[in-house]
Amino acid sequence: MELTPTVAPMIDLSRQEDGTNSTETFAKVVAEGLSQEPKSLPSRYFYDAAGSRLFQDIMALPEYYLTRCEFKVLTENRQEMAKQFAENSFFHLIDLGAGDAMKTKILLRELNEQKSAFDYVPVDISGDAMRQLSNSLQQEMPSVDVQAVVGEYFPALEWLQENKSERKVVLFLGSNIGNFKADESKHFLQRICSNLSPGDKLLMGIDLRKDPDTILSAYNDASGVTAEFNLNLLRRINRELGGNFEVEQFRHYPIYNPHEGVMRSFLVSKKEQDVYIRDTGQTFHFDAWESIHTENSHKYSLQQVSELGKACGFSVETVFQDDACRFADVLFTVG
Ligand code: AVJ
Repeated sequence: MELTPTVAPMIDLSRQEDGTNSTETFAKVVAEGLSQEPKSLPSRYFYDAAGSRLFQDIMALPEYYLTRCEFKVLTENRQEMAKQFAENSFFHLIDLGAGDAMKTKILLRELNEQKSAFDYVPVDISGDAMRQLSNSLQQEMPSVDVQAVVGEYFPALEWLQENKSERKVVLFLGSNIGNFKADESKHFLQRICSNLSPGDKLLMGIDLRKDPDTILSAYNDASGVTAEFNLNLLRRINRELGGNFEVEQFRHYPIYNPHEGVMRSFLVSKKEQDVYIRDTGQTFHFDAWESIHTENSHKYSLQQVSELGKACGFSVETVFQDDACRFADVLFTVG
């Protein structure tokens, strides 16, 4: 007889949200973005199944230093991090945007070895990813107590506030904060803080300011994977909303502004053209060389990170960095 591993049931909050996964919302957002002057589309729509696969490929690119750097920072500092999380008392380890938790597993293994008392709460909008993660952890680290939550960050944090009463350590890895505009990242961190208690912690991954050429290459790789990732947004509109984008008639154009520390990505129309989208019932006109802004990736100095944290109710406990100072994982405490 085969043993079926028992995996804790997942909490699914994704349907409570009028959220980003419904086709109508997507159609509305696309119609708004393409009617604007200048045109734009939000980067959170990159990650359908095809886009998530392309992002996996991006993380393996020689030019995309972010993932490797953070992997190194976590590996080299795992003992110290685990010790600072544990503080000899039980805690909930909450992983916002956990995905496959490739990097978090470094910390989970260490916490497990140190016999820390904790449970692991991965949060992600992808139900598939959370099912796979629950199963793989059941295999790899059966002694770790896992409670996956499927949903957006804020409904998940509110659910946690009501249902998980012990001390909390929140992980927000991968420089995902970079996609937010300055005011949005403040708002985001303030909301995290308002769902935490004094003494709770936040470990946030941040891509640091560095040579502009290094940054630009990471978003303009020689093999064109990032271009495909960006263009997939148009393919997704074709697939899900009945659009008729001729994807070859657009090109990926990334540019880094060292003054603001912002990497911006665009899709540029190579010719004058009209695009019809069935689900919005509209035709969108593109002038030759007109662009759609698709993503911001903010780069921070350590000074800015610490000021951002302070403005949101956090103080810096420890800054963990690689020797080349390319990427930092900053441990904050509430209060
Ligand atoms: C997942 C937001 C951290 O901005 O570096 C990678 C996404 N975009 N290449 C980033 C991304 C283009 C990535 N984040």
